[in-house]
Order: sequence, then C-alpha cells, then structure tokens
Amino acid sequence: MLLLKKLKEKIPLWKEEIKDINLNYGDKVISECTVSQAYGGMRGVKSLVCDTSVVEPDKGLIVREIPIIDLVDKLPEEIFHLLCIGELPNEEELKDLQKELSNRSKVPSYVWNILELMPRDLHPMAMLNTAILVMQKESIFTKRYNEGLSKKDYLEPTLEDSLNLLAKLPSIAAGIYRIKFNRGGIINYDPNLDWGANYAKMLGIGSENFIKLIRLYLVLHCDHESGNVSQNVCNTVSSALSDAYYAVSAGLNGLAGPLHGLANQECLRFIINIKDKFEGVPDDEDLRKFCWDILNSGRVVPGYGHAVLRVTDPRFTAFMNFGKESCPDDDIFKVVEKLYGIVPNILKEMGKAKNPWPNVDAASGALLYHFGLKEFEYYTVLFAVSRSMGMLSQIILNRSFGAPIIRPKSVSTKWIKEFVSKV
Ligand code: CMX
Repeated sequence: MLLLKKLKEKIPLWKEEIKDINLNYGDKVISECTVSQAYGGMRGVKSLVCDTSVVEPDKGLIVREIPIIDLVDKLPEEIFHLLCIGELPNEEELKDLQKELSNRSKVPSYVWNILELMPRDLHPMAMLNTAILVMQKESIFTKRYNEGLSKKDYLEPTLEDSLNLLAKLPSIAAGIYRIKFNRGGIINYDPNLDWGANYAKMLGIGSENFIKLIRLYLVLHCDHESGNVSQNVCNTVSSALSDAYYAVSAGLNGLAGPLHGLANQECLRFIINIKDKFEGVPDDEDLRKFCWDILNSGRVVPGYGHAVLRVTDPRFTAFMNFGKESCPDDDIFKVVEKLYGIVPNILKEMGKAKNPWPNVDAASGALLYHFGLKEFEYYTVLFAVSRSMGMLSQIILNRSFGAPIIRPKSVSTKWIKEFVSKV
C-alpha cells in the first residue's frame, strides 16, 4: 500500500524533528493560563500540537499549509492523503488509496442487524456512534497489542484500523439514513466510484449536483486542528491506546452537541422556521426583529460565532459560491444570504459574541435541503463522516510519534482562591 510506504518514509523524519525540538527547546514557554481561561474552557491556551491543520483566527482552516478554499476541487480521499502525509497524492497514489477503501468497504452483517433493531426515534448520530463502537471487536491494533506489540510497531495496525473504519463509514452512514427514514434497502459500495460519490449514491440521491455537493461537504469538514471538542476527545481517548473505533466513536459523541456539529441541523431548522413564519423570504426589518427575539430569549443564532475564527469562515464562503452557482433562486438559500447581511451587525450590536461572522454550519444545510436531503436531523452524520478523516489521520500520526497519554492538571476553586489571595 502506497500510503503505508509514504508514512514509513515520513514518520522517522518527523519523529526525529520532534525529538530535536524537545531536546533543544523543551523548556521554552509557549503559553500561559489565566484564572479566566481555566474557568473558560481553556480558550486560547496553547497546549496541544497538531500537524494536520491549523485554524488561523483571521484566515480559517489551513490544511497542511494549504488554505481550505484552494482545496474545494479535490476529492475527499485526496484530502485524507494530504492530512496524513502533508502532500496531495499523485494519480497512482490516489488510485491505490481508492482501491484500499473499496476493498475494505464491506460492512459486517451484525452492524446492519444492530442498526435495524434500533428505535426509529434514535438520533442518527447515536446510531452512527453505536455502529462504530460495535465494530471495536474488529480492531487489529487491539488484537496485536494483546499479543504483545512493540511501541515501534504501532503504525501498521493503527493504519489498518483507520482505513478499515474510514472505508466503511459512507456505507454505514448512508445505511443509517435509509433505515431511519424508511428509504428502502441498503445500496452497496461501487468500486468504480470515488469515496464521496459512493456516499451520495448510497444515500440514494445520485444527481450530479448532489454528488458534487457531497464531495465538497466531505472536503470542507475534514479537520479543524485539535482543540475542538470532538477532536480533543478523540485524541484524549486514543492517547490511552484505546483503538480507533473507541476513539472516533467517543469524539463523534462530542460532535453531536448543538454548540458543535449539531449546529448544522439547528441552523436549517432555524432557516425553515423563518421561511414558514414569513411564508417566503422576509424583508430585512422582519428578519432583524426575528433575530433579536431569539437573542432576547437567551438563545443563540445557530451558524454564527466561533471559538477561534474572527472572520467569515472560508468554508461558509465555499458553500455560498456553490449555492450561487447551482441554486441562486431557492428561497432557503435566499434566507441564508439575507441572514448573512443582517446577523453579523446584530451580533456586533449585542456586543457579546467575539465573532459575529458565519461559520461552516450557516450555509451547508440549505444546499443539502435544496438537492433533496431534507431530513436535517441527519446532517451531523455527514459532518461526522468527513471529520473522521481528521480524527483518523491525527490518531495515525500521534500513535506513530509515540504521543504520551494526555493528562493535564486540574485545580479546585479552593486552590484558586488561595492562589489569588497570595498574588
Ligand atoms: N448567537 C448568540 N450569542 C452568541 C453567539 C451566537 N451565534 N455566539 C456567541 N454568542 C454569545 C455566547 O453564547 C456567549 O454568551 P454568554 O457570555 O452569555 O455565555 C458570548 O457570546 C461570548 O461567546 P464567544 O466567546 O464569542 O463564543 P464561544 O467561544 O464561547 O462559543 C460558539 C463559540 C460557536 C459555541 C458560539 O459562537 C455559538 O454558540 N454559536 C452558535 C452555535 C454554532 O453555530 N455552533 C457551530 C460552531 C462550529 C462547529 O464547531 O461546528
């Protein structure tokens, strides 16, 4: 496998580099933590290292030095290669990776049995995370570890688990859609199609524009450095040498929260409410009042604000560009455009949100809805399939680097009171 060959070339060099940095600069201070930061979700404390991507407050997501907006025409599996290796694949490497994914795509029958038995009112994210967890018994890393695996041999079984899981995720995710929403039988993975097109086809919505949208969706949500809830949880679980099935399932439970990945579902619900209430696209004044009512009732405007970003999310821009080209006259899309003209000013006026600009979730749902994926309860699953590329690439790298178990120190409020009384 060419991906393994490349990783075997790169990882010793990266490990050596990290060793040197630690040896020569290990005692340099890169961040401090104030009392407010300790109580405030560690916002801005630099205490993690992530090489797959960075999120610059004024630029957005940069994957291995390439701004995400420059990657919108790539296939998702090209992005996975980029995340792992730091380079886009050449034609041969891409074909090889696609073959690996196709060969590993068959989902064990017990997963379908379990999914079929689940209550139909279970959230699709709970279905997905359970399906991933029940496949833990397939873990090659855990099997080899139990047989006595040397630390220097972690790469191969971790990569095996990662590819096995990544390959099955579109089939499982699409199957969940078809089971939960009664869409008919499971559609099989087609070895002649790429990973993203397969996902679109297996959902049962195969129009050319929908395939393009799903590829774009999978590219845009691929990774967001490592401090966000889902990645942070995933890396913490993985640092205990729990295998990829445990770690990804855990991380995705965090993605299922409304302040994180679930915001895309909340956002579309919000937009549809607007459209229904005003029986179409409201005028600016009505929309402004509607948003103020939300804020005054103590709720958030979904799709706006971000813990790191301080500009319009370039992933939002990429979706807007797609919408302007493919469905400019759609009412839902028009509401998204209108909100963009209004919400940032309202949030600025409110004066609380540090970032009044839209994030990725503000536009994605409108496009999915337009092209036929109308069950917005499902949208976070799409986010999850994409983000698993970031999770798995970070697991592969961290485990190969021999990253230690994550264990920051906590202090009590009593400790803080005593500490501040002395300063
Ligand atoms: N609407 C209303 N209030 C908002 C807001 C929004 N869109 N964004 C931030 N605020 C408020 C916060 O709730 C907070 O209020 P309190 O002081 O009363 O607690 C205040 O502004 C300061 O928050 P912040 O420092 O600007 O933002 P955080 O880093 O704490 O939170 C985020 C970031 C994304 C959770 C927040 O902006 C939010 O809730 N946005 C709406 C939900 C959303 O779109 N989430 C998706 C994010 C992308 C993702 O992770 O998938």
